[in-house]
Amino acid sequence: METLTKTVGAESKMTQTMTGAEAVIQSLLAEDVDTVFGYPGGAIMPIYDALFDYQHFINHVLVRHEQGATHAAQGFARVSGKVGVCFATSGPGATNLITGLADAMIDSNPLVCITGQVASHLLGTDAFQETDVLGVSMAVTKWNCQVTKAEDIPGAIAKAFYIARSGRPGPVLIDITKDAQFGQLEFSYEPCEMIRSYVPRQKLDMERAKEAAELINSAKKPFLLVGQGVILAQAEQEVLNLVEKADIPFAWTLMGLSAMPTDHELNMGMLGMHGNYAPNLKTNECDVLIAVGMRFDDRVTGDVSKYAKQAKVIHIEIDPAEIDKIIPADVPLVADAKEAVCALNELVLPNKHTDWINSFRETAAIEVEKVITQDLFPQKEGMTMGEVVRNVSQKLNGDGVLVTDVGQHQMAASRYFQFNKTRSNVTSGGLGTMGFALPAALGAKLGCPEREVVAVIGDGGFQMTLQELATIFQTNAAVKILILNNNFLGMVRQWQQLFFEKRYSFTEMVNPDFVKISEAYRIPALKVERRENLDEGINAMLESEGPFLLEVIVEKEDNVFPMVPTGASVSDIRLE
Ligand SMILES: Cc1ncc(C[n+]2csc(CCOP(=O)(O)OP(=O)(O)O)c2C)c(N)n1
Repeated sequence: METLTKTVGAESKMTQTMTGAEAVIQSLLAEDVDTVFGYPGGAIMPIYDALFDYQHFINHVLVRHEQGATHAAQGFARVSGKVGVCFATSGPGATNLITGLADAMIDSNPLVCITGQVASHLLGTDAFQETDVLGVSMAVTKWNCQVTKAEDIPGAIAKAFYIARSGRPGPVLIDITKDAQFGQLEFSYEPCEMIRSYVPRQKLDMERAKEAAELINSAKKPFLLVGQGVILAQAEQEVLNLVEKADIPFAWTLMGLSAMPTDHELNMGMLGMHGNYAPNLKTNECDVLIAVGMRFDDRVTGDVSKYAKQAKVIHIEIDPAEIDKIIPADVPLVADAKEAVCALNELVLPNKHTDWINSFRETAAIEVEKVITQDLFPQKEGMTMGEVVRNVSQKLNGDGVLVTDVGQHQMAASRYFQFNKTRSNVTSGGLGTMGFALPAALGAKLGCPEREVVAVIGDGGFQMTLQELATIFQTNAAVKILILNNNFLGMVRQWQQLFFEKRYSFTEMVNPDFVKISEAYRIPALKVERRENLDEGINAMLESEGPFLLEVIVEKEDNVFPMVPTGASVSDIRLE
């Protein structure tokens, strides 16, 4: 993208007369936006018309469904740390954004969505393509507003960016009526720096920080949990300094994956329902639990009445609403993770917890024997998801960006992909949205074109948003698509097998020819059915300069273990 010499913008107080539609584009430029994911329609046509003149400055990506725009913007935001931006028209365009907004809301992804709306004199008349998008999106946005006057556009957009990226990030939506887009204004842009009554970041309470440090200093069995908040606060190095100084084993949540190197000697693996054996069990043995930037999701805690009851809990979290919501905190630190962990680093004393750390390793060895060896070095004929993912990961030397959809493949990929760079894991954690990965991978690739982006997707989830293959082809984004095909809605089938007496009610899939589908979208593709061809297939995928789809047929009825059954305690984690 070329850099625009702005005639107007954040630095300049000069004004210029323009339409509301052009003011939208100028405001985005003032916020340094260079990529927009969107889909046009009647009520947003003036904005698209204004965009026509700025296409050398803003790369507009024409997705094939508005849901794809939101997931692509999420992928873009997650890898780049920038705000993702979407455009959609009124009515169905706007309602198609809802799943992505809900996904971004629960996973704290900063998005600014701009929707067109019918002209203000038609509001409330059931006009063509009118929907109360503010009402519909209220619960799934951090903030939303409707603009009916051109002169209110720059202020609304400035506020939107500030809210989306500050504090706990999240999605916002601005609905702009067509007459506001056509109207004239004197444009000037002031970035928003504060809003009365909105306190995105509280000052760290140093007395509490001292209490937390004392707990850590006297702990015999401390355990630290890394959530996405560590990545959002760019606190990765500070957390590493803390765990290394005080010799604290740590584990990451699904959303915290990639914050630290996988092979760090204090990294004990993944928490949660399909996480690793040791970190789940040790949660109920530690004496001080330090949770950083995570929200004790039920997939992590299992039965809360049996979760870490023996431990003192230090909860570092920027969003005060998360404190005491699920797990009561003995010492809450409502703060940005970087600020809080920096303060702790000054107060915490060097320490050693050798026996405690060794006990993790002993427990981990049980999982290696009972689960990991079978997953990575299977004796059976059919391929496992684990061996496929590990093969890809090894070829990338821990350097790639992993984008996952939802299901068994997501858990296998999260367990077996190895990371050594932060912001390398993009998944739908909180909402568990099938169909997320393909568009999210496109967005991730556009957000970090220099990195290899591999989307691991199930045969079910792929069919929810596969039309975005067209967007991938049109943008020539070199996304590598790996379909792990078990001809089942695998994760649901696993639950049916384990908890519904193997009654496979409507989970078997008769699938189309994915290779032909990919080729129809002009994306080269290969299918691998036998282990001896796996290497060759993965090499072809990774060596391809442009996008590539690799379908791998995996064992039909494999299960993902370990598993904490729903409602059970983390201590009841099953290995088979
Ligand atoms: C939009 C949506 N609908 C339904 C579900 C429920 N669900 C969770 S996992 C899953 C199966 C996914 O199957 P597939 O994509 O083939 O992946 P696999 O589990 O086989 O790896 C389903 C149906 C969901 N998460 N999202």
